[in-house]
Amino acid sequence: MSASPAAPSATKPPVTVLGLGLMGYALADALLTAGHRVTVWNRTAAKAAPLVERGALLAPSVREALEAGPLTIACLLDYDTQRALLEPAAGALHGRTLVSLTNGSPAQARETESWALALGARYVDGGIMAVPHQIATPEAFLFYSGAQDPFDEHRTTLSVLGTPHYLGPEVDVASLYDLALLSGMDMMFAGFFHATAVATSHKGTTASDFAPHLVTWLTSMLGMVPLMAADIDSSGPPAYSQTLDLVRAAARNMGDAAREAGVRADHFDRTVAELDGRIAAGETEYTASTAVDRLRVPARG
Ligand code: FVH
Repeated sequence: MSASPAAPSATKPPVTVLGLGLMGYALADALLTAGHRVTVWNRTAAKAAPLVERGALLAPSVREALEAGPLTIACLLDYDTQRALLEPAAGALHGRTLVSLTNGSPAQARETESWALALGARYVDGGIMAVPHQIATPEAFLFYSGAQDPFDEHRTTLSVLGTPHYLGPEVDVASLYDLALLSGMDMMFAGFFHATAVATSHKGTTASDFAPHLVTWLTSMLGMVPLMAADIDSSGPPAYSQTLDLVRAAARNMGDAAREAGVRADHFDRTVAELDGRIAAGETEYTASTAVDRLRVPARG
């Protein structure tokens, strides 16, 4: 249930939120609770009803939403949707700040900044590292990048949503970090799904039986991340190293265990094939640095 909104404050700047999906709604709700005058717009206007009941203003058009104040936060499905909505009302962005919290690629952030600057708008790109129920809690953090002046001007307002991490004036860095973290999360969940498929092939083992073991194991392994990161950054001898023979043997075992359990083993088959190639080429050592290097696509000459 939403907290009661504080009365809109004369000292808190007004904010517009475009998009009232699960996340946009949570953002608008948090700003309202913090005492901002919040103007909202959403394609499906009915989603605004509970916010309007609590004091939000529902703009009849995107243009009027933009015109309601100096700061608009957009949180829409994707950048194509965002641009399609903003384009017809683009003139209203002149002299105002647009903060996009819509998930998009670094290239889309650069392109949107150029578009906004050409309109005389100020633009900050952001990435939300939280799910909707975490917004405005200590668990939520957000990345921002782009021009520093509008970020500094609106930092206090943006802080309502979660801890802001400003990553500098290069507009594409927030989305780069955002998508890098989402990639890590995606692969972690893929690992969870795979491990669960393997473990629950044992009759009588449920996912819930197995999950605490996985959590304990992954939590302990997370402690290695800073050590491996230091290895990646260093040119000295690595603190963490295994032989490629050992890593290949483990990958074969993980593939065999998956097959026996009736689970797809293609990830491990690809790993073994890649390690075969490295061993055949004379490599012997598996380190965090070499693991990261092998992921890089060689630049085209
Ligand atoms: N939900 C989450 O956990 C993640 C957390 C990290 C950040 N993401 C990104 O936030 C953006 C919005 O996500 P969302 O959860 O609010 O998504 P939905 O609930 O699906 O709402 C989508 C909103 O976009 C509107 N919309 C979609 N298509 C159109 C269109 N053609 N024209 C106008 N608006 C459109 C939709 O409107 P409606 O369906 O309510 O009418 C919603 O406002 C997203 O980038 C995540 O990656 C969330």
